[in-house]
Amino acid sequence: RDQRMEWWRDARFGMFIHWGVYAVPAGEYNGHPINKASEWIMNRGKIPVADYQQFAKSFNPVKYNPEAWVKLAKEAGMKYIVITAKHHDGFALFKTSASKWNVVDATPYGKDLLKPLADACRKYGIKLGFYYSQAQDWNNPGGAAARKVTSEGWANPDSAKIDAYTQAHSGHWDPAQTTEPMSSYMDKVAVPQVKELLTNYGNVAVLWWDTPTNMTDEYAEKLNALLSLQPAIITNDRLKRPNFPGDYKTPEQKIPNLHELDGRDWETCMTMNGSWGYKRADNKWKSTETLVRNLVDIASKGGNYLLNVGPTAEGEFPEGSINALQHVGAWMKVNGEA
Ligand code: JFZ
Repeated sequence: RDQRMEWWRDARFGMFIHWGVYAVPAGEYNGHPINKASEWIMNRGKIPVADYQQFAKSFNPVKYNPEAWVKLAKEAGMKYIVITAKHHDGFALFKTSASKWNVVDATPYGKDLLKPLADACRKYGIKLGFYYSQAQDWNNPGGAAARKVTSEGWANPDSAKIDAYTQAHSGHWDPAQTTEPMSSYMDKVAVPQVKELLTNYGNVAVLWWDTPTNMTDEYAEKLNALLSLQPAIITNDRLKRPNFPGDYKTPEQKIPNLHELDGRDWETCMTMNGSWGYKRADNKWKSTETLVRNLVDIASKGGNYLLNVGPTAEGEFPEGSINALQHVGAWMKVNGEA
């Protein structure tokens, strides 16, 4: 166990990547800004499944250059990358036979996005991990939906009706989401996709679960068992609480105080602006000074810093993120470990 954790404990700094079709609306629905993180737009805007899936037709990341991403991460001093293989909208960035809702079958781009990233990581000696939303899935029938009923900012014109529906249907807002029970979503989508992720991309360093909405011990057990496909894999604490603590804790957007540390390994994930997914109107970038201070604070307390980038639908990092990473890299050259 300790040997497995060795690289991770030395790493200190990693890159989180939130990428998916939500980069197309990029925080706006029908010309209305939708508050908060852009990857939640389908939920917060209560966008029907059929409408949301239209966005995939404009997801065409022809400028995607995974070697450039990996080099930028490496130059910034990052040692690993964790990318959203599938976020809560259920869209798979990879070739999968478990669902048509994926980059190969549903977009004009038509190619697996994870494979070239895995190759680039191998080439430059960066570890690659996959984020996988195991419970929430708003497009594949049977997936869970967290009950965030109030639409903030702009409200869908039918919002009162939709919110009542959502209350009565475990967080779902479109009948298409509930044509199957969660148990069949688990067996038909989540389990096969995690198997694909742990089989088709070489070494996978991290499995990053998220939001255990409606998870049972039985579902968690099925997913957890798949980790044996990658004997050296490390996993976080979000598969199902409290029985699946994983290898490390994941405080979100905050750095623990010393008295909050309990000896367990931990990793703080943070955004560089106010959204995980690409949000066109959000240009409130944290200063280089803040990013470096966070890194130093986290490293001094023995944690890891997983700093997020939200690429565009064309496949580019936003300019603000590129600048920030380059500036952190310059600081690291002078002050970081060789
Ligand atoms: C989750 C996701 O819903 C979000 O879109 C993003 O991927 C983020 C990294 O993870 O959001 C969370 C999960 C946990 C907490 C807060 C937001 N938490 O424990 O406070």
